[in-house]
Amino acid sequence: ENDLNTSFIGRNIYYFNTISSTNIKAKEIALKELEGTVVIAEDQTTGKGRLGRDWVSSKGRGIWMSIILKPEADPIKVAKITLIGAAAVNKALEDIGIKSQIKWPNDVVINGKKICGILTEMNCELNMINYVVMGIGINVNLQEEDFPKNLIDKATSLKIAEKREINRKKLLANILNRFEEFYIPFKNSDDISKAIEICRENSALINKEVSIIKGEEIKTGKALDINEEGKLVVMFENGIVENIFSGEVSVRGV
Ligand code: BT5
Repeated sequence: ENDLNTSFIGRNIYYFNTISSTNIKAKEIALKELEGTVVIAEDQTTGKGRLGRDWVSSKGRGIWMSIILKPEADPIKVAKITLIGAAAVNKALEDIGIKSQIKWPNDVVINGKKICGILTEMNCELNMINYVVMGIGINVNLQEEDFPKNLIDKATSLKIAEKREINRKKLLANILNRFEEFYIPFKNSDDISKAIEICRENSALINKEVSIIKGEEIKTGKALDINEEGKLVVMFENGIVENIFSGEVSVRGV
């Protein structure tokens, strides 16, 4: 708490021992709560990823949290705020000496393995956003046995990667500090240039071969950049360059 120097992000915190999912809880309370309210839990019984996928949330060893946001922005602009979360996690880790890469649009990885996933959900009416809930899950002190077999090659934790226990409270405060730093320009003037610069500089995809997966369709190409709108610029095998919107795609390094 002493490390927190935000004006509104994380100034109101709901803390749970066990909960279904911090995103579910955050959505329940979002309308009546102030912007910046954070829901955090030691353990989630039904932690969720995108498209209903499961999220492993081992008790007491991760940071499982959701931030309630109320930007007065056009709902289509909301997809890109996931990059603010990714940049905040990347920078907060750098602040404690840990190098990570951002895998557009919603993962943070170390040595190619996922240590953080972000799930941004929005509630809007006509062209007005009622609220946005950004769920951030970080594998802080998880151990090998916390991961199911099918994730061993894909996921890791800070503790496994760094071979040391990481102070969760301090990291949490760092993330919230960084989050506010990158969120305020977005809120005030739709400016996410700082976050995008960090996502570019620390990208796990730029200059790499990628597969863009949209439903049944898979297209292979080379990631060139992340543009000012937060879209991934990809040159496909046929030479055509497209700007990919994060909405419904998954990306795989190939
Ligand atoms: C995500 O989805 O990466 C978003 C994860 C968001 C989790 C946070 S925790 C707090 C808040 N409350 C919630 O209920 N959710 C949010 P996606 O890109 O769909 O990735 C999901 C996939 O990652 C799964 O299908 C697994 O393959 C893999 N996975 C599951 N648990 C993992 C973990 N702890 N670490 C790394 N990979 C994991």
